[in-house]
Amino acid sequence: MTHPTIERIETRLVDLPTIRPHKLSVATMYGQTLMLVKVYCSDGVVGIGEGTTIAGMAYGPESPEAMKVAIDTYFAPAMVGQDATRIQTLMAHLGKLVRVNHFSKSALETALLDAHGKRLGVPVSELLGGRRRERVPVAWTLASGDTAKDIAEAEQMLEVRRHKVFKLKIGAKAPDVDIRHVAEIKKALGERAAVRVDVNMAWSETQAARAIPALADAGCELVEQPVASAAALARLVRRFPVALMADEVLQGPDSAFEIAKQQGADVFAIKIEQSGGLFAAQRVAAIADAAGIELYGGTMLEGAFSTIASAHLFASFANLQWGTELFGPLLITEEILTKPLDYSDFELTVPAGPGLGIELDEARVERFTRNGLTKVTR
Ligand code: MUC
Ligand code: MG
Repeated sequence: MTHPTIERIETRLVDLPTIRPHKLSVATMYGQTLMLVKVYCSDGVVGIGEGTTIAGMAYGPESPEAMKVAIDTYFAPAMVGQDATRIQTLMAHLGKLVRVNHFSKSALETALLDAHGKRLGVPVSELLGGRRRERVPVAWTLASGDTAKDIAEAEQMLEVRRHKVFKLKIGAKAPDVDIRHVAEIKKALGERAAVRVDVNMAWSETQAARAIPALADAGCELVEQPVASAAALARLVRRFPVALMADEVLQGPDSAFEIAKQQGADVFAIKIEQSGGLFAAQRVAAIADAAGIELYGGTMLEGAFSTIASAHLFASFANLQWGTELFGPLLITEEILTKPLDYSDFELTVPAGPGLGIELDEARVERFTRNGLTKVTR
């Protein structure tokens, strides 16, 4: 049997505004850049994948521009002519040719899975072993930088039944100021909502040891990546009546194994991009399950394509104790799909159509597409 091969790969950068400034300890985001990749196959099937970072290079080692260059220059020439249906074999081959570059690999693997799902007429979740749930819970991040605005935003989300779990971005201000901010928000929302925080590595270990009990007293149920190092995080785990979650220190299966060996987190925030793709993220989840570490479906504030790729994967997980934060498309002002995603009743519906089950609105996206690497100034 002759299998379809990869004929051509196209990348582009799409700059989209966010609905409000998004303030993290590492940077403030005013927009999001999507690196979209299309994989054209000899059977006429086209798969789409996506790579995003957070605030350019403020969060991680890859940028959207670097992803585009890496794919155009290194990945694409090695992929053209290869069997489009043997995704794991192809990704293993690319893994030998290109070190790390997890975000680029995730985008390409997403596109290959989208194409193969379309080819077989099945959703990507089926290619990952089959979905165990049709919908996933979705948390929202409050990150306007202002307590009153955050409370108003949370109230609105509760009112329209879009989110009832809120992650607060802290770490840019002094810990005492942040603790007051968290306590005020939790007091305003009460039992109607869960409150969690993400420090994005901003604290030292001693700052974290002082702040975490106060966060627990304020009613915060989960603290994400309070410190930068995996060793410091491991020393903090189980000392406080609140769960600690690993994010930035989780960079794929090898790091997951090291953290799991020392019971270095209560929860893993799994991200397909940070893990190096969907299959790598699946291995991270297996390690967590084996170690008794709980799971949370994380985001790189992705647009619709990487968000939905993540949703297909998280829907297939045996355990998803802490839900997901797959809200990325809602932070962007522009709809880039021909049919919007279904966010309702505090959950996101995992599309049921072939591949990712979503369609790019080409005309709309064209307006926001850069000319090569050059940012369009409007
Ligand atoms: C992160 O650090 O988890 C996820 C939600 C959000 O607001 O930022 C991201 C990144
Ligand atoms: Mg995080």
